Amino acid sequence: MENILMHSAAVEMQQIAKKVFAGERISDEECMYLYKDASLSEVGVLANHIREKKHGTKTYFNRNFHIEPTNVCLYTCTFCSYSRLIKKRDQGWEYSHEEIMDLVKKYDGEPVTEVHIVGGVLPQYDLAFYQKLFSEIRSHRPDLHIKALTPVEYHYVFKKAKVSYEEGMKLMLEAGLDSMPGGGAEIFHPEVRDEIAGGKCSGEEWLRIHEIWHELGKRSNATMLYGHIEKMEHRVDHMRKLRDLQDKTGGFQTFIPLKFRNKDNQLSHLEEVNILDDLRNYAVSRIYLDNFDHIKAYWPMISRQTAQLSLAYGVDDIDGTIDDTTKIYSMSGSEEQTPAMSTYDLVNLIKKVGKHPIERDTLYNVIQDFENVEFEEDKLYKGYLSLPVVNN
Ligand code: V47
Ligand code: SF4
Repeated sequence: MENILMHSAAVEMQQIAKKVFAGERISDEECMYLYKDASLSEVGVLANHIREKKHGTKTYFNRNFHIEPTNVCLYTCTFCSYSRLIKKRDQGWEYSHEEIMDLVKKYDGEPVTEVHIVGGVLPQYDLAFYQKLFSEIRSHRPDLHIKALTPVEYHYVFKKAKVSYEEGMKLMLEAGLDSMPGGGAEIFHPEVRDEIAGGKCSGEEWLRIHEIWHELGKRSNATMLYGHIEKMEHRVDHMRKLRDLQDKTGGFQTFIPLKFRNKDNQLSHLEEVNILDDLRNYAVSRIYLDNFDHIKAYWPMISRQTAQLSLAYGVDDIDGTIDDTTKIYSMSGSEEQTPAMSTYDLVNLIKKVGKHPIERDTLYNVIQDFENVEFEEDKLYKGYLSLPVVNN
């Protein structure tokens, strides 16, 4: 493999390939080359080399469910299809504390390992609200990992409560927060951020809140919303900031590129990027972010087949069962209107492209290795959460 690239590729590509095969870091200029000039197949070969060096054919998923407490929001991000302004709050939902707890309790006795909570920003969801919510989930179900909120919410909530980021994140930790998802990152560069996500926390504030969280010994993810008005330079700038912070803290687990979907939002006039751009973007991020362990394809957003293909372009994680409560994507034009996959479907999807399915918890501890597990193809076992294991 190494030889093929060394003999056939352009000189720039040979330099990059040399670095990748030697386990060295590529520069921003080289990253630009991979985005703009390199052939997709060559970028894919390099990304897959790194993926296999890190994980072999292992492909991770988890059993999770999402809760979005509200879709009413103070902000007006132009890419967002899901939020409703306060003056139109009758068109949205605003769950009470009890309603959220009822959603959590729906999973009592089910083998889920993670609840992912994220939603709009509203004054009633304040510091006390989230403290009470996290501690109640924690005491109701101590084994459930709480992955919740982004710096967008935390910045607003802490400012309103007049507490510093440091104090605020400590309070969240004490209340039961386990980790932070990667949302709200969008594109850090102000040229783009001010246009698409004006008013919410800046790129620097997003990074600072993650840094503080990592300093508390905790983990988080990072995303990048791509395929709208940003240029390739902005993507490289975004990833450089993440790579720099990761060098400092080591607290990021997973990078999740999120493809912009254009249904029913203020950027609907923009065409969506195609699958070739998606695959290239996964591969380039795998090559550039050498200090990130995992690259995740969020399957509801890109279709199941693209998720399968992405596993040959650097991706080693395809998120999880998700369940159908999540609306961020179904409202923005994703293929999946009611995203939910059974364990059976997830395992088969991974196996069909020759990869090795591993159920993980949020922190990548192995829950179950599905490599040699056979399923009985019985509809009774196709339930979203039930474990259809016949032999182990
Ligand atoms: O920050 C909103 C994105 C994000 C659109 O950490 C859109 O494991 C595309 O961060 N087109 C929230 N994207 C979701 C998120 C996430 C998802 C899955 C896993 C994890 C994780 C995190 O959704 C927002 C924004 O970037 N988003 N609208 C849209 N129209
Ligand atoms: Fe609000 Fe988040 Fe939508 Fe922006 S992306 S409008 S912060 S819900």
